[in-house]
Amino acid sequence: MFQGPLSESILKRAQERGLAEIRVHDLRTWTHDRHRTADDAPYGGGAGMVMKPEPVFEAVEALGRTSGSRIVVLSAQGTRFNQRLAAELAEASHLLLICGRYEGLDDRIPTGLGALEVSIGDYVLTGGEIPAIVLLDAIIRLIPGVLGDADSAASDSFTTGLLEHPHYTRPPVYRGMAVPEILLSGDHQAVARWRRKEALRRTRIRRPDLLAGAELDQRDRELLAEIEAEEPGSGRAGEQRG
Ligand code: JF5
Repeated sequence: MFQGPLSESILKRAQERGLAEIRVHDLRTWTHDRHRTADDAPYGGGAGMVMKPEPVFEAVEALGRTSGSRIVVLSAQGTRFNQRLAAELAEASHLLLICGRYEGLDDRIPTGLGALEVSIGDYVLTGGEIPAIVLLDAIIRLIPGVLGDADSAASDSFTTGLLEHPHYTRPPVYRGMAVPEILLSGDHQAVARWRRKEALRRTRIRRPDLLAGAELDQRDRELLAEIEAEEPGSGRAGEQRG
């Protein structure tokens, strides 16, 4: 599950350059019975199986923890992953990501390890591996030197607090759909203003929750007033998102 996404593109290059080192471990390494049992039936009954604590605690002890290390358990019951948490975890010198399977982990695992439980969203998955890969991708690209100047992380959506403006490339007209004239004008100031306005427009329509928390200056408020005049009422939260 890990080899594909970690062996391509930016994550691959980060590892080749020694900016990130990723090791994947099989928890069955720390089982002791013939069947390498990692799960057991839930106390109290019910369907499904629960991950046993012993292999996880022994794995953490074998792999070691240091002052700069953080332990994360991927779990739908965790705190929601976002760009702020990605940036915080990118500061750690060592991360240990624990992936469950079955119905979940014995609760003494996150509690006893003092782990941070992290969820990538409100949907049901079959295990923590894909969420762990999502975290690795978001975190590793924030490590200094991983991204080139061209795709620097500073102007990313969620760093600026707004969605990004629409992007276009050639051709200028494709299947009857034209690129906005202003982007072909060469007027850099007008382009910058247009981009900010379209970022505000998109955020207002698609993510009014982000707009409410964004840092807006006087010009932003003027641009929003223009948008409101162009599309009266269309951006109010609740109407769009229920
Ligand atoms: C998991 C069995 C562990 O991390 C997650 C998750 C995040 N959002 N939604 C699910 O699940 C881990 C799944 C199934 C054990």
